[in-house]
Amino acid sequence: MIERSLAAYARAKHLIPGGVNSPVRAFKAVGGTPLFVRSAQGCTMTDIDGNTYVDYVMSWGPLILGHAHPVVVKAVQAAAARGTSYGAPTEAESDLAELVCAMVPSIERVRFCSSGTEATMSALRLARAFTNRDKVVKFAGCYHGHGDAFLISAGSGALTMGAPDSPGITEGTARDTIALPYNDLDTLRAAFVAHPREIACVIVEPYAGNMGLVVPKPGYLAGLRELTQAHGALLIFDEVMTGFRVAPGGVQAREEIVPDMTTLGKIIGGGVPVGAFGGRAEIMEQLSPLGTVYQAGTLSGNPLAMAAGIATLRALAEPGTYERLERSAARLMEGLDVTFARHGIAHQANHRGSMFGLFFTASAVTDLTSAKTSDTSYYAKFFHAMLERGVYLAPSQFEAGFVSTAHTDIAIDDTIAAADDAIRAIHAAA
Ligand code: KE4
Repeated sequence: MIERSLAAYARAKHLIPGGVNSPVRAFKAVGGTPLFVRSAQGCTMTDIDGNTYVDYVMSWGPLILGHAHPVVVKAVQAAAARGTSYGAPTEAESDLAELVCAMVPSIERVRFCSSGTEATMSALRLARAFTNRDKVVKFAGCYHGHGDAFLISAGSGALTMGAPDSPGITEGTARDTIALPYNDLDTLRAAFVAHPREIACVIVEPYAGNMGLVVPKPGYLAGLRELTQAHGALLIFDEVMTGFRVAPGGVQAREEIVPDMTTLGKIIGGGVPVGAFGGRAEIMEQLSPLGTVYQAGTLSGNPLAMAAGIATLRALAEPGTYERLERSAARLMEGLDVTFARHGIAHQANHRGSMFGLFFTASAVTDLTSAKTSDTSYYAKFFHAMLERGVYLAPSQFEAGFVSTAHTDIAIDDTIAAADDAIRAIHAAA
């Protein structure tokens, strides 16, 4: 019963384009009506009709401690009582910066902003200024926020020309973005040959979480590092999703690769809007007011966001936290893997740290092309059957899922049982 969500959605659509403030929330990829949320606690979310769900979206990544974690709520309440924003520096910004630099040693200086999009947009501008080059390389299926330079797919001349992914992006912008296949070093090598001394940076999701979870082939990240080093381009790890998620130091710690810059978001705000970008001091010090590369933000370093981020990162420092998160994700994926196999359903189920991916395809998924072999209509049926059984998965096949420290073994085992029942129902209805 979702009468209230139906009414809320009808109302929202007269006020907000598509009734949502971010497209993926509209359930377009899976059909049906988006559920309007009343509240959430731990791993459970409650919609305005009173239905409760075990949540595996977790606000798309920020809530690694679960919803409304007491230490985060208390920190935000205390900060708010002192004032919500000053537009002047506070020590809390240095406190969070210290935590970020200590956990991600490749970051010698960090600048906070208010979203992952701002972080990647600013990192790109900085890379272009630092190298005095115009072109950027990104990879198909990787998402770096909605900045113009990133909404580009491989153009007809993939090595030379991007093509706008959205109206409103100019040919001029597209010309400077080269979109290549993920997990393929040959095309990157060729791009550097085709554009000697023109490529400012290569930006990559080191574990890609925006086409489902797609992990790098052995040697791929090291190859990116070698090629960018050899050609004087900066390597930017977009760890907005993976930062503090897959390990305290992100993918760069797990894979022992040192990027020139890193973009962050989500977890460092604990659910309050934050983005950040950082890297070697000699790069970051090109930023205004020290250098001439302009970047700014009214609410950058906002006291509430800093308080939530500090509380979250400090809680994550608790010994054994990341091992527990990894065990929870493994428990879930092993249980789903066995369940799908028992029903003879072609699938790929993987996880890294506490983020996971699920594809309904028999093919190994290593890039966007293979990700697209997934049966998205089956995913939609599975999504709704799980929703009816109190489990809230990502409303799109091409997203990653997340467990938190609040996901208990009981919640995970209930999810696996729900999946078994959901598949039986789908097959019975076929
Ligand atoms: P935001 O501007 O949404 O804070 O961050 C953009 C971004 C940058 N880089 C990576 C690797 C990201 O995953 C994101 C945002 N992730 C999506 C999830 N697929 C946000 C969800 C949404 O757009 O509503």
